[in-house]
Amino acid sequence: MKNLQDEKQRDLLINKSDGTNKFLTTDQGVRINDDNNSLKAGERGPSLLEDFILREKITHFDHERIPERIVHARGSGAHGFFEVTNPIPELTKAGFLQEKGLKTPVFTRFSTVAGFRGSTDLARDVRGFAVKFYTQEGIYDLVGNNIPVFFIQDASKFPDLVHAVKPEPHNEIPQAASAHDTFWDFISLMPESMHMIMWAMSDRAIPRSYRMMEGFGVHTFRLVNEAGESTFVKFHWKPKLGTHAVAWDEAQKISGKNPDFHRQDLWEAIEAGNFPEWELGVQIIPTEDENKYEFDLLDSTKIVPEELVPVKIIGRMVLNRNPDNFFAETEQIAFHPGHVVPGIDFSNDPLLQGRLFSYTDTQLSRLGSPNFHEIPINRSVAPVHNNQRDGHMRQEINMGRVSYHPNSLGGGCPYQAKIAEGGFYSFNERIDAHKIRERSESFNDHFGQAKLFFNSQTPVEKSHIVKALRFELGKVETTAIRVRMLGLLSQVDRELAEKVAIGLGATVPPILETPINHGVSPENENGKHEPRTVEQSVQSSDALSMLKNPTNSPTIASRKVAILCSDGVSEAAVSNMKKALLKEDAKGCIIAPHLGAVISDTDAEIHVDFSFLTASSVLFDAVYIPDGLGLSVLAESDEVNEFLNDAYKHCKVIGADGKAGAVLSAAPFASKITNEDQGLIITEEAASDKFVSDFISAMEKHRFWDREPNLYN
Ligand code: HDE
Repeated sequence: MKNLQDEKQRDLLINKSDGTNKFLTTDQGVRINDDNNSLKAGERGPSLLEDFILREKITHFDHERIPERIVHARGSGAHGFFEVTNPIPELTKAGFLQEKGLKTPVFTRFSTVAGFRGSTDLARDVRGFAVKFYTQEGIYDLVGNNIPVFFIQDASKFPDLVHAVKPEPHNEIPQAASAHDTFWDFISLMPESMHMIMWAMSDRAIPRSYRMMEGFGVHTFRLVNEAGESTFVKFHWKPKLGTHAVAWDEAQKISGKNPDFHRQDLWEAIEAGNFPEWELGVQIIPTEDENKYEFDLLDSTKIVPEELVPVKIIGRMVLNRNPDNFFAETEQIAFHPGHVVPGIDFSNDPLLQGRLFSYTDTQLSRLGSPNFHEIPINRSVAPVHNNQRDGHMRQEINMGRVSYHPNSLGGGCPYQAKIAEGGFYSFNERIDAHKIRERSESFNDHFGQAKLFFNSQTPVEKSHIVKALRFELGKVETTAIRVRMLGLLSQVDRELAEKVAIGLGATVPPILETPINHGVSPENENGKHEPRTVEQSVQSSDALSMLKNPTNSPTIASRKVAILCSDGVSEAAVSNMKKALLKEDAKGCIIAPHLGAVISDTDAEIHVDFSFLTASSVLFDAVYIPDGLGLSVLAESDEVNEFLNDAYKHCKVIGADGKAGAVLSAAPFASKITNEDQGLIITEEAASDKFVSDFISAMEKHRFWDREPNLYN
């Protein structure tokens, strides 16, 4: 197996052009002499139809847009590689998983689901986490999300779910938000969504960065080994930087201050050499254990708790190169859960089965042709030979007269590959069943794992879920929908429902209003598909809580610190902090009343990165006010007060040394400051190393949520 350590082989397949030092030409290669003026009848006369240069340019421009993805329209991606750290040949024959150290190029795209292409990155939403592996045996796509379960169990409900969450059709409001009537109307009638709702209302739905999210394959897949034996598998991506979120109030403010926050964060981290990295893990479930659990492995609203089946790490992914062109790569990349290689196969999960149809179909309208696999970013590095021909924008020039199989005129080529030659052979699962439009009763537990998720959260995380539900349902205008939701929530946890109800000024209904479950089956009428709660073998799982899982190796790499300055700032304090941050691969940004420079206490000019007008606390991970003279400028500034107030409210680290503590004493939250608050690093000593190291250690903890009023204390 060839090691694709560098991506040159892939690049050779791609036509790149940077246009530098080249003559401007038409699309037909004719050099252009004047690109600024159209051809006219006289200087002040009408333009001439003859102007083929103008017509070509405008025509191309008129057709520059393609339909955006129906879901996951908003996203960002990067190139990188996947490296095997722990080969699993006993489980799969997939070539790219066979040898330790083997590297395979990847392109990964992260996305939100509901918003349009230009919508904010910080919407409360599931994040897509789709990885294309350019393996020597063809393309393998692992098209997952940052949440391990899904809203629905059967593909037939997907269009309904998406119609419900997208902006309402009469007025196209709201953009990139689930907080509206149609979404909660649908959810309140779909008890199977309750587990997913717990995740979507948790801070998982407002990540700090794409680089700080887990990823999941969601469905159960199959691995198949050389001997044709199969194992069930769940895929997990574990971020090296840990899983972190922002606060909901912060997310909303970021949406205004910088809607490209995640896109920019990913781009800048890669440009700065802080390459994001994940471990790939698998949960291995022997086929004989298929029916061992209280949940069905084919039900995408369920996880396999890590307490029952641990995650085994098999490799790592590093994203180390930004795309050269967003449209050509990130927009035109076409993922498909059905792009698999020998050794990876499907389960009968009815959601996955529906996806296997949907993805090629959607590319036909989005990319416009069955030849989308010829677009450079979608090309396989394994040779492609078949009898597919023609179609819009065909790139390949197929030679010869034979485009059928079997043939004798082409010497029988291309010929079928035997299994031993790498021919894909579907796992020959035995199926003996009636053709039936039905759902398995083993899918009926809609609340058991929702409870497991909720019970696994820390008090802070539970409190955030309550507040998120108050927000979302608070935006719902129809009272009956809110009440139905309270009924469903009470089946997850009575206290949760009651706390949400307080925020809504409502009461939790005593019994669940008749849930209309998947309504497609007449059996539903006699109770066969009544939602129910099944006793769980695991009551609480630490793996489900972000706060119980701080990163293994605490780091502040790639984090940004706002350093609030005015003239007279201590040069020593600033440079001490900046140097220390740089050593940790973090960045200190100087923020001052105006751009240009501030003059330090030693009369040095310190370059200003942002003015108060263009910066905001929500765009930084921590705030530092250095010692200095003239600090009253900061203490008296409304902008600085707002800055500090947000940093405090969003539970970030705030540091002040020397005389700068006075600025904090003037801040609106001063009366709330307590000695127990470990996120406030204040010392009268100026520019001390201990202060800087305390500040950095506090930043490693990410947030000090204890500062917030907690509904579960
Ligand atoms: Fe997708 N999904 N999906 N989905 N999905 C699409 O394909 C679909 C589902 C996911 O960055 C579409 O190329 C159906 C689950 C990601 O380009 C479309 C069903 C999971 C992306 C589609 C699901 C996903 C998509 C839209 C229910 C997590 C973005 C554009 C049966 C495991 C990939 C496109 C990218 C995109 C259909 C459910 C993940 C329409 C029918 C569950 C990450 O084909």
